[in-house]
Amino acid sequence: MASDKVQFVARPGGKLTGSLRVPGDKSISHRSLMLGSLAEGTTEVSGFLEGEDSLATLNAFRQMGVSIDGPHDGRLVIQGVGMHGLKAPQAALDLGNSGTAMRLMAGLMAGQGMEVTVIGDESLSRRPMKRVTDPLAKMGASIDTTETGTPPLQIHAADALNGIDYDMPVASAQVKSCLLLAGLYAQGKTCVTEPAPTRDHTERMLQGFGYAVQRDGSRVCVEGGGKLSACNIDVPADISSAAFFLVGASIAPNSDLTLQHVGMNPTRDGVINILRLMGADITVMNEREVGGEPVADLRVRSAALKGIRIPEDQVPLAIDEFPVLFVAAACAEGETVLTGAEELRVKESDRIQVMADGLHTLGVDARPTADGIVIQGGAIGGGRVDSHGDHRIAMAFTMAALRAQGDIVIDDCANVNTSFPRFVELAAGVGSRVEVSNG
Ligand code: SPQ
Repeated sequence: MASDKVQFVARPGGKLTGSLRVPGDKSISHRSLMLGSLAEGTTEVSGFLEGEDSLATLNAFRQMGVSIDGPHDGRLVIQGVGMHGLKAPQAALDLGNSGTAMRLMAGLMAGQGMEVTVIGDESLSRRPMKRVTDPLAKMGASIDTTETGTPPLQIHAADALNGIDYDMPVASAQVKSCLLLAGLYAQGKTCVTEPAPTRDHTERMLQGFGYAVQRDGSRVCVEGGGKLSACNIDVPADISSAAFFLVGASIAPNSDLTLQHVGMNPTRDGVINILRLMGADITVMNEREVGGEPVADLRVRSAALKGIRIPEDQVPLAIDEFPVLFVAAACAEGETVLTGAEELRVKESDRIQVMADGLHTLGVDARPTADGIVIQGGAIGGGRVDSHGDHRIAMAFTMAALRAQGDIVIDDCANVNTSFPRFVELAAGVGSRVEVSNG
C-alpha cells in the first residue's frame, strides 16, 4: 500500500477505559542516541521509542560508525565513540520526517570537521532551517540550505567554532538544543537565552552524562571542550502521545483511563494545565523521578469541558498537543481562543489550517487566525478529513470520533508511525473504534 494511502476509519462513540503505557518520549529518545554516541563508554537505554523519527537518528549514527545494539523491546546498547570518534558517512543522512533530528544534528555535525549532507522527506524538506543555520554561521559553521532556507543541508568542514551569546527570536527547544550541541565543540562559552521556557531535555541529559550546564533564569550556557561519560537512560512514556488519550477520555462519556509512567517534565505539561483549566478531571499519581526526568501515572475521567482563552505562557509547554486540544475545544461548551501560536504553522503541516479544514468538514465552527484559532464548541459530525501526512493531526481526528455522530475517515495516516507505532492497536485496546482501512 502506498504510504499516502494509509487511512484510518474511526467509528463514532465508545469510551476509553483500563490502563495503557504509550510509547517512549520522542524528544528524549533522539537525545539519548546523540549523547550516547558521543560519550565515552557504553550507554544502555530502556523505553526507547521505536518510531520512524528516532529510528532515523539511530541509522544516522550507525552510518557514522557507531555500534548500536537494538532496539529490542525498547532497549538499546550504544557503544560511545567519544566526542571526536564519528566517521564521515558514505552517503547522505536521511532523517525522514524528523525536524528534531535535522535541527539537532545540524548543531552536532557543525563542529565535526567533515562534509555531510542531510536530507528529509517531503514535509521536512519544506520546514525552515535558517533558524539554526543563521546562528550556527555566527559560530563559524558553514552550512548550505536551499535558497528558501529549507533542507537539504550541506554541512561543510569548518575550521573551528566559537561560542556565542544568542537571544532566540522564537521559543524553540530545537534551536536551543542545536546551539548547545554545537557549543560542546566551540571555543569558549555558548549561551542561549529563550523568550519563554521550552523543553529542557538536552540540558538535563547533558548533566546526566556529566557535562556541566549553567542556567541563570532564561539563559543557559555550556563551555566547549568537555567530554560526556556514558550513563543509563530510562525513557518515560511520551506526554505528547499520552495527550491523545487525556483528551479522548475527557470527551468520551463514562471513560476512566490510567496512563502509566508518563514524562511530567514541567516544560512539557502544558496539556494538563490547559485541560484542567477547561474542567478536565485528571489525577496525577505515583509521582517519581527516573533518570533526571519526573514521571507519574495519570488517571483521567470524562468531564464536561468548557471553552477558555488559552494562556499564552502555556503555548510552548503544549506546542505539540494543540491538534488534539482543538478537538477538546470542539467538544467544550462555549468558545476557545488560542493566540501566540504561529509556530504551529511550520510543523509537519500547517497545524492551524489543517485542523481548521478538518473541523469544518466535521461541521465545527473553527476560525483560523494568523497566530491561533477560535473554536466554538458544539456537535461533531462525520466526514472525510485529510491529515496531510501529519501524525498528530491523524491521531487527533481519531479521538474526535469518540464524540462524533458519524464515521470519521482520515487520509494519509502512515506517518503516525513516526511518533506512535501501534497507535491503532493500543487505541482500540482501550475502547476507540478505530481501524486501518485500505483507502
Ligand atoms: O521533530 P519534529 O518533526 O519537529 O516534531 C515535533 C512533533 O510534533 O512531534 C514538531 F512538529 O516536535 C518538536 C516540538 O514541536 C520536538 C522538539 C524537540 O524534541 O526538541 C521541540 C519542538 O519543536 P520546536 O521547534 O518548538 O523547538
